[in-house]
Amino acid sequence: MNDSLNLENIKKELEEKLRKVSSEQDLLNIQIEYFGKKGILRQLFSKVLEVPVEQRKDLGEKINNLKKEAERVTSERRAKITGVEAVENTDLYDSLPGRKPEIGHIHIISQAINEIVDIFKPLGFTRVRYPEVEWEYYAFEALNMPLTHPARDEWETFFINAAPDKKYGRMVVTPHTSSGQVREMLKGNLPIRMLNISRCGRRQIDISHVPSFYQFEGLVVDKEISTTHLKGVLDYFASNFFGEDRKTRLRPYHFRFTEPSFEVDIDCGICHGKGCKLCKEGWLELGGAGMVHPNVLKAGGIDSKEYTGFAFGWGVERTYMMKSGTKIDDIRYLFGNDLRFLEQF
Ligand code: FA5
Repeated sequence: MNDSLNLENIKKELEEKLRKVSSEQDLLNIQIEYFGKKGILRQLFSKVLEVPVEQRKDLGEKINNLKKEAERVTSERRAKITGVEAVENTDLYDSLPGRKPEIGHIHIISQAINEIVDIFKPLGFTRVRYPEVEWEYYAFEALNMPLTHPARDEWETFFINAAPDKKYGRMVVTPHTSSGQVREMLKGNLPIRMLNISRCGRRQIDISHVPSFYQFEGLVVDKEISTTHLKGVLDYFASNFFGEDRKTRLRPYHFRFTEPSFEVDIDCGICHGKGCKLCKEGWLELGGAGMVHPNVLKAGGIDSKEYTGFAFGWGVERTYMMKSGTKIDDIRYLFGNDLRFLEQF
């Protein structure tokens, strides 16, 4: 093999090709042809083993020199085409390990939903889902709030621009998961242990309100259910989700669909009950609860003399924000899609 002649030819051919190159893509093709894994220069190195032992050192050196020279002329050409100065030690062989693709993770709200489901499961609650676009009937009338009742204003509802139904009224973006209560009762399977988790919509936005958020709603209907069961389930959830050291309290309240009604508060996880810009006075409202109103049982086709029940409906985001250690003091961060924030969880 007349290697010196061959090597000289290879270099001349490369220079000739480089002269004709006019785009970065052409240059890339040449780089692959000469420097790629199966490229001309790699193949030359494998030829070293084919010559007699005493010639190998000499041939190896010549090929190495050719490789250096080829890299130099290629880098020069690249600098001319791209206008970017040739960089020494350019990794023409692509020998550096590649960058790892970034892998995402489950959004914190989905993580919270999974955790909530896992806590309620051992108590016999089954997760269900009801429509995110709902009839006014299930969102209000069936829950003891007739058409003209002022309590409806509290839900600051989004109405859908569609023809109303004679029986069910207008279509709305589900304003609360309580709309699933009567739907669940109408399935006719008693006793009930429902966990309805769904996206809800309201015309609100500030530090603790967003227009689209999640609620989780528990509903239990059985014989001889009392407030003691309600308190027991809420305490069980609070100690499992927030930890034994956190405090909850029930405040008397008024909802049209429960009697008696309560609001459930937890001591603020940011200021630990001292008062801060999020909670104002040390307690943060997680949601409502109460004993199911007989009129609601009636709308669900259940005899309120035989059966009683309790229900509770809390915001997933607010509940998550109150978890020890999260230190999220504005609900809007959860929906900002800022990776610097999301990657912390
Ligand atoms: C209700 O929605 C009742 N359906 C709760 C209920 C269920 C009471 C069953 C009795 C029995 P309220 O409007 O207070 O109640 O909302 C409950 C919780 O949802 C709030 O405490 C809060 O945690 C969350 N929430 C309400 N609106 C928003 C909002 N705009 N952004 C984020 N979270 C919200």
